[in-house]
Amino acid sequence: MGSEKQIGKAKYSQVTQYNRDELVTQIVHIGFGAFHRGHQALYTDLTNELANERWGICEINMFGPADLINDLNQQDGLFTVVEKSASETTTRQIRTVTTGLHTPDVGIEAAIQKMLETQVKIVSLTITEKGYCVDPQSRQLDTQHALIIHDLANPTKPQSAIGLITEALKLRKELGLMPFSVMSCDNIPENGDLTKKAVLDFAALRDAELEQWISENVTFPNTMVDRIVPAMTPEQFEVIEQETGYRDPCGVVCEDFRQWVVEDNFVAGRPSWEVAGAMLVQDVLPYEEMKLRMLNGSHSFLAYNGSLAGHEFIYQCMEHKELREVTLKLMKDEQAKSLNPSLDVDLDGYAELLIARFSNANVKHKTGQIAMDGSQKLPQRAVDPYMTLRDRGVATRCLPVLIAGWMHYVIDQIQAGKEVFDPLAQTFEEIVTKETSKLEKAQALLDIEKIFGGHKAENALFIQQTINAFKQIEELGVHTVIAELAQ
Ligand code: NAI
Ligand code: CS2
Repeated sequence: MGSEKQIGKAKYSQVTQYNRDELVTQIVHIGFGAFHRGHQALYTDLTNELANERWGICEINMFGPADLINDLNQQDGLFTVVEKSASETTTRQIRTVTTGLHTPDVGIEAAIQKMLETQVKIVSLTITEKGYCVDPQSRQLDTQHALIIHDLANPTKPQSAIGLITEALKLRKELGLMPFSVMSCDNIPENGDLTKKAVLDFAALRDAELEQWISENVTFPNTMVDRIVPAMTPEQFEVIEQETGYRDPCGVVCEDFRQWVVEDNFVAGRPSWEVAGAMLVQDVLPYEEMKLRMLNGSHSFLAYNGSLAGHEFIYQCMEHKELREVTLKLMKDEQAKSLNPSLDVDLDGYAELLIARFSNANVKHKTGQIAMDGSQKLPQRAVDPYMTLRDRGVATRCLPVLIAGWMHYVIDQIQAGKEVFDPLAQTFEEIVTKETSKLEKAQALLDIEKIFGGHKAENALFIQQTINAFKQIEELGVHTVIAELAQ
C-alpha cells in the first residue's frame, strides 16, 4: 500500500473528479500494455467525468511479468499518463481502472469469472497483432498455432485471448446472460472483422451451435486507434518522477495527439466516448487504411531504413533532411494514392501532421521497437498498398525500399547474432542460415507466404522491384538510396 499513498501525493495538472466508489466494471480489457494506458483508459476516464458516467475497467494480462498488474493493484488502479508535445507537458492521473488480473498468477478461471459478471458489456483488446493467432496474409485462424492447439484440446483452460473470449461467451450463452461486445484496438485492418472471424473459426472447431450463437448475438466493432505511446525505459520513468514527484511503475509518457474512430456497433451499450473526442461512425475502414498506411507504413519504413542508417529514435530520423523528405514522399505520393478516393480528409495536411508528430523529440520512440513483429505488420503497411498502386498504375519507389529495408534488417540482425522479435523468427533464422548468398536469403524471405502470399504471375514486378531495391541498399548503402529517393 506504500505506493498507493505515494501516488496520492503526486502532483498532476489534470485529475478527474468523479466519485470512484461509483465505478462499475463494465469493461474487461485484455492487454494492459503501454498503449491501452495512454489511450482507451484515458478516453474512458475523461468520459466518466464529462458524461457523468462511471465505466470501470478490469485489466487482464495473460503474458509478461506479474509486476505491472501487482503494482497497479497496489495503487488501487490509479496510474499516470504524461503527455508531451514539442513544448508542453500535461500530467494526468487515470482513475477508471477498478482491478487487475495477471492470469499466469491468479489462474485463467479468474478472468473467465470476471467476464461472466452480468454487468460486463465490453471486452476490449490490445494484445499486439500476433495475439490474434491469425495468419497475417490470409487472415485465417492459424490452427497450427501452439496456443490454438492447446486451447482446442483444453477449451475450459484457454491460453489464447481468442480461446478465453470464446469460453466466456459459451458460458454466458449457457447461463442465459447478455453477450458482450468484443472490441479490438490493435493496428490491424478491419480489426473487429478479423477478431470475429478468429472467434467464429475457433468456436466452430468446438461446437457449431456456439459458432452460430456468437455470430447472431455478439458484435465486434472495428476501430482505428492512434496515439504514439513508446515502451517505457528507465529514462522515461525518470521523466514521470520529475514531472509528478512520483516514479509510477504503471505510468507512461506519450505524445499529446490522440485519435479514436470507432464503429458504433455495441450489442450491450458503450461509454459516451464521443464526449472525450472519439468519433463514432458507421464505417471505420477508410480511416483505418489511411492511418495504417500513412502513419504505420512510414513508421515501418523508418524502423528498418532508419535503423540501417544508424538512428535509434524516430525523431532522429526526422532530423535527417533526406529521410524526412522521403517519408513525406512515401505518405503523399504512394500511400495516400492507395486509399479509398471517397475519403473526405485533407491527406496532404494529414501527412504534414504526421511528420510534425514524428519530429517531437520529447517522444522517445525507438526504431527497434517498431521493427518488431514485421511479419505481422508488412502485409497491411506495405504489401497491400503496393498491390493497390500497381493495379491503379501508380509508380512505387519507396514501398519496395521499405520491404528491402526489412529484409536487410532481418538478415543483418541474425548474422550479428542478435534476436529478431517476431513470431516467424525461427523461419527467418532457418532461411538466413541455410541460404548462402545475401541475395538468396532475400529471395527466400520474399517467398514466405504468410507475409507476401503465394507468388502469382502478376507479382513478378513486385519481386523484381523489391529485389532491385535490396541490391541497391547492398551496393550503394542506405544513405545513397535515401538520397536518390529524395530527388
Ligand atoms: P506492450 O508491449 O506495452 O503491451 C502488449 C500487451 O499485449 C501486453 O499486455 C501483453 O501481455 C499483451 N500480449 C502480448 N501477446 C499476447 C498474446 N498472444 N495474447 C494476449 N495478450 C498478449 O505494447 P503496446 O505499446 O501496448 O502496444 C500493443 C498494441 O497496441 C500494438 O501492437 C498495436 O497493435 C496497438 N497500438 C499501439 C500503439 C503504441 O503507440 N504503442 C498505438 C496504436 C496501437
Ligand atoms: C507503431 C505503432 O509499433 C508500431 O508498429 O507503428 O505502434 C504506432 O506508434 C501507433 O500505431 C501510433 O498510433
